[in-house]
Amino acid sequence: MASCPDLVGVPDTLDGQRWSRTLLGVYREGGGTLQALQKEGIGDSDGILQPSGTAEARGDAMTTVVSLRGVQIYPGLLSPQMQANLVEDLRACARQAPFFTPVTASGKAMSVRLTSAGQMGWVSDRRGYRYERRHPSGAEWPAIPDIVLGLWRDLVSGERDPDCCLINYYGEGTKMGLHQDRDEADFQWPVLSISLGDEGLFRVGNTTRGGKTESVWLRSGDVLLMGGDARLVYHGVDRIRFGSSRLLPQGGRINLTCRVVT
Ligand SMILES: O=C(O)CCC(=O)C(=O)O
Repeated sequence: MASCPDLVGVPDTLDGQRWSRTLLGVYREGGGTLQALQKEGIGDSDGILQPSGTAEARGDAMTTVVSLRGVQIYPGLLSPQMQANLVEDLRACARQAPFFTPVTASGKAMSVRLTSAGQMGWVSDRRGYRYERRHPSGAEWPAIPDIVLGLWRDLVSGERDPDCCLINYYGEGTKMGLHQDRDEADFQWPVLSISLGDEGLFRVGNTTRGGKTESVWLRSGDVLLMGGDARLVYHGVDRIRFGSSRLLPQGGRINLTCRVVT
């Protein structure tokens, strides 16, 4: 079993160039589509949406929601302090349920390391992909951190919490191939995803395999929702910019994805 990434020593001020807010719930919907942002010169012709700039640059005190093929992106929704607090929570999660390297059914090791929080955790081994009620060690999965549940209740639903918060760690050179999230019983529930640490190039395709894709650099504190028509889009992470954030002392990217499973 691989060791847990070093999440120790997170500084108080992080990613100083990013604007931050201390409260959730001050985003506004419909403020900007990808197309609108492209008109403002933020997108580029290669289909890679550039980082969305500072709030000051937009003269905007609220996060603009960007839609990329129906994937709703909330740039910089988590303030640096909330990111740091969340990393502390994740460190506690990893103590109870250590990160491990999943393998595919064919026995190939994935480059991402992962663990989970919640009632169920996502695992992959020679028996294939699935959700399990226990970590491979036999330990119970830790509770989903309150910051994550708050985001879910704010953006998705106050009626039902996610069953699983998958915690992916991307070290240098790690990527994740295009795939659909379809191990869940009910696709009416969206997937909520939180990016922490180094920037990651997130690629979005179509609801069937193949065809053109578009990509966006996700930065620490960005949150996205894959729901509705975008619930089953193919997506993946082509690469990370290792060392582009100071959130994790030894670099790397963490991505959390919350899902209702049953
Ligand atoms: O790291 C990301 O942004 C995406 C993660 C993902 O696609 C997954 O865990 O299924």
